[in-house]
Amino acid sequence: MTLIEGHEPIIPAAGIPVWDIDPYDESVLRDPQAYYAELRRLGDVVYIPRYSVLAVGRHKITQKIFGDHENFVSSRGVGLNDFKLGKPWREPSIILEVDPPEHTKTRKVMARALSPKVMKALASLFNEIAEQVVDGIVQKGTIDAVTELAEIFPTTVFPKVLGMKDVNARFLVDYGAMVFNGVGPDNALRRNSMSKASEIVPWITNACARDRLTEDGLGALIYADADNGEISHAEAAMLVRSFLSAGVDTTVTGIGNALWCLSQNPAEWEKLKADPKLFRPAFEEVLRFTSPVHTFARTAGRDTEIAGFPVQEGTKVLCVLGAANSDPEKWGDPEVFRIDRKPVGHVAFGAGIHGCVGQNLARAELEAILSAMLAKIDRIEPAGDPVWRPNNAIHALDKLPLKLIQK
Ligand code: OVM
Repeated sequence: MTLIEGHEPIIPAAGIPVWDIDPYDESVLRDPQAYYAELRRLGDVVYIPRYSVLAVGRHKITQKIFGDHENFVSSRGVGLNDFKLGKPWREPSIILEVDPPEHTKTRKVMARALSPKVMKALASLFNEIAEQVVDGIVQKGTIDAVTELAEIFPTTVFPKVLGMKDVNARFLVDYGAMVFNGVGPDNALRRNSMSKASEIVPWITNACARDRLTEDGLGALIYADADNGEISHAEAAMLVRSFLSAGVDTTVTGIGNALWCLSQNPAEWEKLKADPKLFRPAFEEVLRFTSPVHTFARTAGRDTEIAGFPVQEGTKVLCVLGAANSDPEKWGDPEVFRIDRKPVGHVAFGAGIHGCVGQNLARAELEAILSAMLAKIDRIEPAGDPVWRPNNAIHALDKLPLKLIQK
């Protein structure tokens, strides 16, 4: 049988709605809300013939599939390629692209390196760098908040936190884009990203080696667990790579999307100014409202079912997190951005055993940058049209012209 996008084509069960759409069309990726709404409207699960996959977008069902790692596995890849049927573009991640019991051990090591205690110890560094970054832009008046703020903060802070000796912000951002485009189909976005692989992948691999890391960062914590025998040294290098894969593009996107939300909703910025304690719920609402990671897939590891429809082993299921996060059934008025919504149950960090292990680091970064901005900036206003940058798994801005009005 010929594969479609590296997986076995399926014959959907009778009764599953068939939808002739390309979810990875660049115009859909730039402005996905109509796609999300139609996906939810069509049913609990739909069949997309273009890629021969199932897709889910209602909140309840998306959360359920993410919670069911026994039927819907990650070890066959969280994109369209089935790792059981072909060699993936890079060595699989030993935390993202595995199932229990292998996952349990690596997850524990990463969770320890990213524990609340470790995050607390990093707060002063985050605040210091956030202040520097904000000091560097307040005078400017008008900025591109993507290149001059959202990209700068994580690419400055993250290598320090990890203890990287090699610094190349561009490679970090491009590698992130590659990893996330990599879970999509073999389209122009993925090919373009991958064209940089021969230069970037060896750089990334080198940067994860123990002798390229300092003794005092999160990387050293991971290698210490190798010294203890909990994992091998080769596994330590792979877990450091996971930091670089999952930690840069996502937080760049989180910060950019937060600034987009707040600049488009000045009343919400004012609410935040009046009560800076709201920055935590504000960030959760940004995550719900913009879903920085919009889609990840799972693979049916055995014959199973979705919403009562039989699903064959090997079926790829697109879990459209962005659709779940804007499901009116769950949120009532999902199209409204309200910083005090407190959107418990949003799936922007995923759900279940693979739920984002770095989420507290992401929150700490946002807290630092928003606090630094609130201290020095009175208002932020759009200074031109925002431009979205299509990516097969990330919903991020390419340009966000902002006017900063100093206090
Ligand atoms: C990884 C990883 C983890 C989470 C997300 C991600 C696709 C990658 O371990 O490489 O992005």
